Amino acid sequence: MESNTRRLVVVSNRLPAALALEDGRWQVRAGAGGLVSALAPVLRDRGGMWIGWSGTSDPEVDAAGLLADFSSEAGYDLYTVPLTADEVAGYYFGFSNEIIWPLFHDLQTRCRFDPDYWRMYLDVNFKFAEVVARKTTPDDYVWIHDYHLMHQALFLKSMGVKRRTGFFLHIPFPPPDIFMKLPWRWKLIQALTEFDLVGFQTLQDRRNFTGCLHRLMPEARVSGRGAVVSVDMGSRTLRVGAFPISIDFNQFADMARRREVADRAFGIKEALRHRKIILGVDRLDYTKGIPERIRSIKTLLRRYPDLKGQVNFVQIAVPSREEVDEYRELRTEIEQLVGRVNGEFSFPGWVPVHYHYRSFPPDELAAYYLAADTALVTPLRDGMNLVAKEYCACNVDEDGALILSEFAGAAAQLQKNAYLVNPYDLEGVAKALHRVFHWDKEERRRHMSRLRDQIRRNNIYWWVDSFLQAGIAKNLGDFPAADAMTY
Ligand code: GDG
Repeated sequence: MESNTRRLVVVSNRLPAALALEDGRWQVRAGAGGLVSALAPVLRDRGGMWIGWSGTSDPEVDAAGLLADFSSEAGYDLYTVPLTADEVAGYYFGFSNEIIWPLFHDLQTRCRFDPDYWRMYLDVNFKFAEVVARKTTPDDYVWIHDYHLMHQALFLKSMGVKRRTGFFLHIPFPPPDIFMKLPWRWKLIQALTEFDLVGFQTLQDRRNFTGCLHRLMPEARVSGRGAVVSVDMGSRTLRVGAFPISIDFNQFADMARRREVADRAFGIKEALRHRKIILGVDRLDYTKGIPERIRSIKTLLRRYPDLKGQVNFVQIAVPSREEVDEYRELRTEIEQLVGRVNGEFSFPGWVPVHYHYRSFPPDELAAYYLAADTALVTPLRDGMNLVAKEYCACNVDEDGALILSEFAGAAAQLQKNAYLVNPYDLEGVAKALHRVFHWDKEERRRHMSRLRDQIRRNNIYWWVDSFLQAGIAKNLGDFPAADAMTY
């Protein structure tokens, strides 16, 4: 069966719709975000389904019934994998978020290698694989997303279920020296080789993966060039590729051109008295480098006192994993830092840091992107970072500047026209801010228009197509890589 006729089955930890209790009644709310908007039309057009957890472990809730109604509206099927509170604790908060998340972001000291987490991770992966086996047929293409579900292909095979499978990792893949710290390193890497295609965000992630393969499974032979290569495991071959994820460029650009959004952006600028706006937008997570960023703002104001009263730093931090102590502590740390910087530098009529701890509706976020003169995107490590791309898409006047961490996957594509920084180097970041503050209109336009061209071309639809093509194409010889993907 050919690529464009296979039914697509997407499997992820969470469904693209969440159950929420509103006015005492459970409702289904559609998820937003690039992945959902890119995959929904594909699922609708070629027929398909999405399998994932509904987001609630309440046994009283008829998740399947609620989702069935939602499915008919969405135009594709949604199936839930019911999980108990213990399963969510061990597999999601435990193994996924206390082991894989920090380890794969090179933050091994934050890992808690609890063997019970591993066992629960396997149990839940098995549960997912049972649902996938039941709901799909051998003609389907099964696309599994992210680090929560790395054992799907292995378990499907162990059940004797033959499926064509692709896996995409949204977060970085660590270099061998870090991966080797994982107590279950061999089992995990072996499970990944059971997919037909394994996709990463960057060539560097792909190289890290093949580096780990060389160490742990020396029989693996890598061949080919380009974005997608083949790995011969002796008894079977898999493909391994780099597919930098992106955004729906036109959707963001169109939003930024809407009258209400432009008015709102003007309102934001006016409220800040038309001072230059430096913007940070992140889920509140320790990988995003928010404390370091605030310290670099402090360094900026100390080193370059001429900028006092000239700039405002606006940080939007979206609440995330609030039930976890570490995230609550991070929130406190950020709030104290904001207080300290404002305490040190404010004067009547000027407060340097504006901090928002909440989620904004999409058009409000677009207004902030549009209003900002500089986006300061400085994660300590990031798979891709979509905020960097969204900022450029919304910068329809092409007068903004992007300062980007060299440790974000996005840097591999955007390095030529973003100002790259090391987020740990507070003086380097301050210098970058000072430099771009003095960029003239022409310099800003030149960089921004190139950034926008590139993101426009390699948008989320390109990403979906290239992954699916690599999953099914017979010959990888001339598989097209993303423009300018250099590492
Ligand atoms: C993982 C990887 C990879 C943020 N604030 C608001 C809001 N957002 C949206 C942004 C953006 C998304 O959240 C964040 O995406 P990122 O890519 O920056 O980061 P992660 O959440 O960590 O995502 C990452 C990604 O997966 C995709 O593969 O790029 O590296 O870690 O879309 O717009 N959205 C709204 N209001 C807000 O206040 N509506």
